[in-house]
Amino acid sequence: MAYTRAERLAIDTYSKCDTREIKYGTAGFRSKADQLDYIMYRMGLLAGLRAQDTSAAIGVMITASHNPEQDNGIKLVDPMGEMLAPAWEAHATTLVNAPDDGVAGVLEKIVSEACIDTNKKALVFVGRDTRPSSNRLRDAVIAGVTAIGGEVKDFGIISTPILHYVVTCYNDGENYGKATVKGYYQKIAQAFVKLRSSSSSHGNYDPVILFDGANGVGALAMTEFLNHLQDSLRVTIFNKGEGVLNHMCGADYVKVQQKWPEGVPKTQNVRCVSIDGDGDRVIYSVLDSEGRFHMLDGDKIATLVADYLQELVKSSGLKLKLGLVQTAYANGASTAYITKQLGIPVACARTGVKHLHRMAQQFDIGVYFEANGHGTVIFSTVAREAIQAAAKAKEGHAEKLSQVLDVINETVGDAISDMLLVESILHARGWSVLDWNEAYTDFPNRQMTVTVADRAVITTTDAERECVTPEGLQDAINKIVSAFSKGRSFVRPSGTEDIVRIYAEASTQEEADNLAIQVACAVYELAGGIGDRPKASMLL
Ligand code: G16
Repeated sequence: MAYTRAERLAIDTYSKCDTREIKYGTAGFRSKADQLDYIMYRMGLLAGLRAQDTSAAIGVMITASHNPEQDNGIKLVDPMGEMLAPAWEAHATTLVNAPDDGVAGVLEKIVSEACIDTNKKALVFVGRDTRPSSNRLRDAVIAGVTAIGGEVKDFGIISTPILHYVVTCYNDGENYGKATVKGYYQKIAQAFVKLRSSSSSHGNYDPVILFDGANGVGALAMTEFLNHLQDSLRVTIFNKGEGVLNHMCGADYVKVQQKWPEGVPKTQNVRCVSIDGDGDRVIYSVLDSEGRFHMLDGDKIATLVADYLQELVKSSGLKLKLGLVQTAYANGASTAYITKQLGIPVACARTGVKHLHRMAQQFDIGVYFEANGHGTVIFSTVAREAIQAAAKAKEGHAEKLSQVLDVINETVGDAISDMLLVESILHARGWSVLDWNEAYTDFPNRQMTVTVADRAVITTTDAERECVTPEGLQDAINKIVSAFSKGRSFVRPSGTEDIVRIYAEASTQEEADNLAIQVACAVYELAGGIGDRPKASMLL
């Protein structure tokens, strides 16, 4: 097939406005929204080809998730809800970096390399977040899909996990659920209500929740969920869209700043559930009776979930291998708790749920969570069938386990499904959020960012725990860390923002802060820092 028309549009309407080499990042492409039109158009072309390649519907989500409102981005969803396959990430990078008059050539090369039958139908499901730019960028994606003769089903404003869900359901013949937005709400909410009615323990559990919607699409999703939850939870939604997206609120703000979100009343002993800009991450927090702030992040969620699932599996007499996947950001206290107290195997993946998801597939039941609250649980076919058979035979807690399975959105991290899972477990255990928090105490930690001229100068190995380049940086980090009691630190280039991220852990908060600043200064000096040199006031 000649792609003359596709190239014509690339030249005339969606001309490339960037000369920098751009790489498919942690979760697709992200940038300032006004630099993205040509990328969106080209990703529309690519999604169409991928749909022909897989003979399945492909998802395109227009969002920059946790990034500031002026950014935007694109996430591509493969047929079974997974992130785009690595070989296609490489195709995406090549296509985005081609000159306008090289677009047809790249498309032809992809078709030939992947042996694509271009007569096949190309169906692409498109969703978008609430950013003002998302509407325009949606049009660019549609222009790309249609330029190669593809067809688009536009789902409008939806959360990322809903898009993953409908793509999966459509492609698996609706075995996983109905391939509609309504089907998503119904399946997860009904499973939650059923699980709750079959669980008797209440104890210290209180169904009151302050929900921080980050001024994004997740607030809309929660509003809709409440129509299906039959008053089983008493949720009040804040940051519904009246303020700026992700600004001083939402999961990323609470996690990185370790602060209560703005816009949510500071009610003591009532938990706050914060989600991010596209509804795929969740963080819990609470102010205790003395007004002290406690955060329960992805590590705490992972341990709660893995512990509970392990208990249900054991009591059902099932021999299933359960494991947990974290990243270098996992708090050292959580890893020690999982291995020593829970006796559950832990694996460490590079940042990005795509990496955790693949690693979790080595287990029958793979629990994966990033500390930032992005994660889910996946079950192998063997595990799913064994659980269903045991549930039918009414063995131990197998029925409960099979109900838990239905609350989980396995297709990707899903903030609200994860929240409902946490609520189910707390309810079953009769725990308050402070009871849950007592499982272990996080080591004090700090995250910082440094801006450098070119973040690609930093490369890493060992699941990002060690720097390979620039020369001397890892030695400098090792030297700094050695002066701190229980110190640990690593640096890595972000795959979603033009920054370098620094993580530091030590025995006191003051030391963790100090360690982060010193490591940030080393990055600034050895990796070409620009702007202000890192200093303590940046932590506030
Ligand atoms: C995305 C990814 C996450 C990752 C996060 C930050 O989240 O899906 O897996 O942890 O970016 O990545 P980085 O540190 O490379 O910037 P989201 O919620 O922003 O789509």
